[in-house]
Amino acid sequence: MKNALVAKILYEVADLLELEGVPFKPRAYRRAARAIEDCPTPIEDLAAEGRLTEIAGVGEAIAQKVAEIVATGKLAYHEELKAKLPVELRALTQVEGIGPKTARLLYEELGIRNLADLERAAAEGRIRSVKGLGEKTEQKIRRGLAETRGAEKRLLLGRAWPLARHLVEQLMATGLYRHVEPAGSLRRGKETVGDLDLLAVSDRPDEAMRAFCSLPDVAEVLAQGPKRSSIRLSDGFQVDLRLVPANAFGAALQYFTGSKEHNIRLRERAAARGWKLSEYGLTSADGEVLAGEDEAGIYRALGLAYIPPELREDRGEIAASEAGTLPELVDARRVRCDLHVHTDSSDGEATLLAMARAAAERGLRAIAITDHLRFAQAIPGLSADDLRRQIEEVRRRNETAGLTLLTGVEANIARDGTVDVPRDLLKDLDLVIASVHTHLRLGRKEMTDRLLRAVEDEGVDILGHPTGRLIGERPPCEADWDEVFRRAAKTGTALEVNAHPQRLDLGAELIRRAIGFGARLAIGTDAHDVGHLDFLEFGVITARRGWATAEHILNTLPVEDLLAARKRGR
Ligand code: DGT
Ligand code: CA
Ligand code: CA
Ligand code: ZN
Repeated sequence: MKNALVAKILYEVADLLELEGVPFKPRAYRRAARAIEDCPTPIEDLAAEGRLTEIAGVGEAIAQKVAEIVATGKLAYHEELKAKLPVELRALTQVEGIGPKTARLLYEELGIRNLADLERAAAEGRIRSVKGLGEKTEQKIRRGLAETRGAEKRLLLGRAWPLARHLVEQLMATGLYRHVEPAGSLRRGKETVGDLDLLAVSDRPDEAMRAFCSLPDVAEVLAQGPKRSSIRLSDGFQVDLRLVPANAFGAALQYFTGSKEHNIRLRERAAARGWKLSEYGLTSADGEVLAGEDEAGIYRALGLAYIPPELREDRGEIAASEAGTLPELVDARRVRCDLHVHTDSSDGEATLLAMARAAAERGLRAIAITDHLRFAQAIPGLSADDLRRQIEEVRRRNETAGLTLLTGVEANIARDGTVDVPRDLLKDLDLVIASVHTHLRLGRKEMTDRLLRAVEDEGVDILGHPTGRLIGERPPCEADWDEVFRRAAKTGTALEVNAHPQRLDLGAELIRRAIGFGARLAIGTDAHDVGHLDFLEFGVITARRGWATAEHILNTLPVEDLLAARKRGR
């Protein structure tokens, strides 16, 4: 899957054109890059089928360039532009506080070409010496760097899953494998994935390994052996494949799913019984195999209830399993509605009708149309009159949509915590989300007060993407989360689990804290195009990692109960 590679090059083209002062084009390239990055279908498949222009923002000109990247791994136009500014622009501009102009300045003044250079300059306090940057910018860059560093070379969960599925499909299509399963952090649903760990059973291991190492998207074979091979894909991502015997598949799956910390605890438990647990199985002191073929059997033999992969982080799951107090994690099949959807009335790409159809096709029971209100000149959003008209359209379409369309809005939380939703429309809005979009770097006290004011607002049902983080790009805002969660629980304000791959906000740890206070969750994809509706599953996985059950999640309720359970229905 070459989506990440194509997106990266288009983003860089956008930045380079912006630096040259070219109008309009940068936006067009960025829009296309974002759409390709978010697209769950391999871009090379779309290219092969001549369907590139179906992607939002991709016209003939960009389609040609995409085809060139798919075919050759690079783009002549990009190389030309890059000759003038030979830096790793995409990596640098992903750091919060660095746009293309700052990147150029940093290159010209300090010779900074990549993240390592930037880190050194920041550590040595040299950034503040550049005219026009100063100490505040340096601090911002340092914070951004910490965020970028943590996620560097790691893939977002929501990008890793489509990639893994695609690889599994390609491998299965060779007919050389009995089955192939993703393990590792991906299976645990971690928000970013360092490398992909695939496990497989094959009756023709040599051919199976050869097939893996010659997959179409392989840039480099890092290791090729009879039991384990490693490849690097064109976008730099590493994939390991292990062939294991069928009678030890469960043990291998358990072992390679991790986490390491969870496995250590489990091995200790086996050792305490005089047993041995490894990737080959659970064996007694005299070598008798107690379990190994299926994963659940290992937990059973150790006297434990099955622990879902999302909980395997050594955060109390083993004790809970032993005590029989593990939560019954929310099942994806119970989440059949999406509570955060945009259309082209604000900054979405698709019409209300198209979004509704796509949702119905996916078997969703309901979606809430929650476009932005206009809060800043530069960002498309609805006026109160537009919203009134949209509410009418939602109701009209509801009759024939094949699923329930809820009226809604995503309002903005101003710096002082006030929410700009038109109060006279509240009775017509099924759901009001309020989110922070600007001034994310307030001090902890001011941010807490701001969020609390929004949470206390009687018109607000859901606090949208509460921390404002963009994984690998922008750190979460600072606030007294316990206080926010306590008040959310008390007022009945739901906390969003924004399922967009770059957000996953709230994340798993904060979710666990929030439900500890009795707060409710609302999963929303924040879809800006039809394909984004598929993000829903990542919201569910994240909720599961936060120990959430169906009862914690508004989405699991039938629509009428959902409306009764939201804050304004209580
Ligand atoms: P990642 O790739 O950084 O997102 O995280 P993981 O958890 O996928 O880690 P990875 O790819 O290094 O290894 C996959 C799993 O294999 C890991 O979760 C547990 C198991 N594993 C790997 N190395 C060790 C080890 O040294 N000891 C133990 N107990 N387990 C290991
Ligand atoms: Ca891994
Ligand atoms: Ca690995
Ligand atoms: Zn939104």
